[in-house]
Amino acid sequence: MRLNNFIGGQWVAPETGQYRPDIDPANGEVIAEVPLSSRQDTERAIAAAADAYPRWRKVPGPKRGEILFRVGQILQARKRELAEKMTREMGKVRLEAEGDVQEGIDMAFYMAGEGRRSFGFTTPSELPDKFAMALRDSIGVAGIITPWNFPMAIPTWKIFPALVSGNTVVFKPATESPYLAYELVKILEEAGIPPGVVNLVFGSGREVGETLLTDPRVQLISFTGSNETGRHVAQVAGGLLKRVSLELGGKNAVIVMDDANLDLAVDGIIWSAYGTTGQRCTACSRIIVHEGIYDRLRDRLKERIRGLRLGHGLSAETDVGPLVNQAAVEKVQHYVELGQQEGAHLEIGGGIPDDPTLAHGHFYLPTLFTDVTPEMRIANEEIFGPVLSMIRVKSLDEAIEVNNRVSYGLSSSIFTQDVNRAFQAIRDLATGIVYINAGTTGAEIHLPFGGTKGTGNGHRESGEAAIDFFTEWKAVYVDYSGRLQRAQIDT
Ligand code: UN1
Repeated sequence: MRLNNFIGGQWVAPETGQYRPDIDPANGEVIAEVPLSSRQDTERAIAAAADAYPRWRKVPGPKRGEILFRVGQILQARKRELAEKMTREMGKVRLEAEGDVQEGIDMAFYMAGEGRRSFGFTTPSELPDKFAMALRDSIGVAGIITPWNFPMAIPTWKIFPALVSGNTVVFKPATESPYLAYELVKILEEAGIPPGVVNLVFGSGREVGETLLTDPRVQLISFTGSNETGRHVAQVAGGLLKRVSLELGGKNAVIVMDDANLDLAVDGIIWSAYGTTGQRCTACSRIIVHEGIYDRLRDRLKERIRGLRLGHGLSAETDVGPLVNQAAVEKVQHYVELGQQEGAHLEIGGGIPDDPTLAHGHFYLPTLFTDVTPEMRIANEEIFGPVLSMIRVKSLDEAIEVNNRVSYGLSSSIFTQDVNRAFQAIRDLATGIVYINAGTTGAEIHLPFGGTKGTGNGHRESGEAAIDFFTEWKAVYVDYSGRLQRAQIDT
């Protein structure tokens, strides 16, 4: 099947006439052909979004919300089928793909309701017979640039609050997950989004992404992806005074104290480290373990890792799917070699499975390193794969210090049954998300999502925080005194 761009309410071929294959990472099958669009294609989409904006911003919020409500209903009805397509496209197992679509459903219904909220406030004026209030206003055209690891959830985190707030959208999905982007935009069309309000352009960062960053008609950029690209986005779009939201990954840790419920800790670590094959921004890639429990936890983890079954994500037998592509396999392999050179001990995994039935996919064995020290590169850099580093500590203070020393700050977690330790961790863990007695993944869509330091630039996604990003304040003063009243003077 050949996908096309969606511009001004029409499905159109790219002016380049060029397409690239979209490939199932578990077996190499071609799923679809996807446009390789140019700067001109992108400019056409921006023009359509800019043209639609003055009309869309005047559509009452509740009406905009109703469209999102319909989107939520369609997503709900098609959840299984969309999840299956997602698994074929980027490899995550069916259960997790369904969770990904569910995040989109949750976001649609939350943002549908936001159409009737989007609260501003009134406040007393310092002058008599004068009324003061602050309203949320739309901003303009939003450039939405998304990664492949949450092909449904992350686009909905950005597109739905942008739309309900009255902005129009040009959407550039990752080249590795175009099919789900296409499905989402088709659903928005079916739900009644007017022409030009949402536009979709497939293509590279160099052509499509760069045009979004530099075109003056795009006022907002919401980007999730690598730290390196995020810095470029911040420089280029920030230099043009665009409003920019960046979500750039993590080096998330689970702390396990000597009083932890070990069964629970093992479950939480396995789920957050190897779920989605470690390809989540929130994935656990470090465990910071009290020395009193280190050896027992290592043995328990090894036993569980040994039992993890690799395979196609659509098979009910599979626990861990493939990595997204060959470049990801090479990156993970590079870090595993680096970890060994740095002196970490490879306990299990660390290579490509020798099972011939997996030979056509991008599989990598779930990997555990022990004797990792906080200075090692494998303990600091985002690997984005199924590689876990186990660090030994002597106290909670040391665990918190080790957690906080990395340059990222997205998610962290602690397993302890001591309420005092739990509250100290809540206070001192320097991440945007903190879990007590749960792994580092599983953020819910009505709470702020994002992190500190190298994880981003201070904005948060999801819930009310997303409305903060996609609106700006308008302060309004209504003087009903009938005379000139000068603020700061006639008070
Ligand atoms: C991401 O990996 O970029 O909390 C998003 C979680 C998911 C979202 C992850 N709900 O792991």
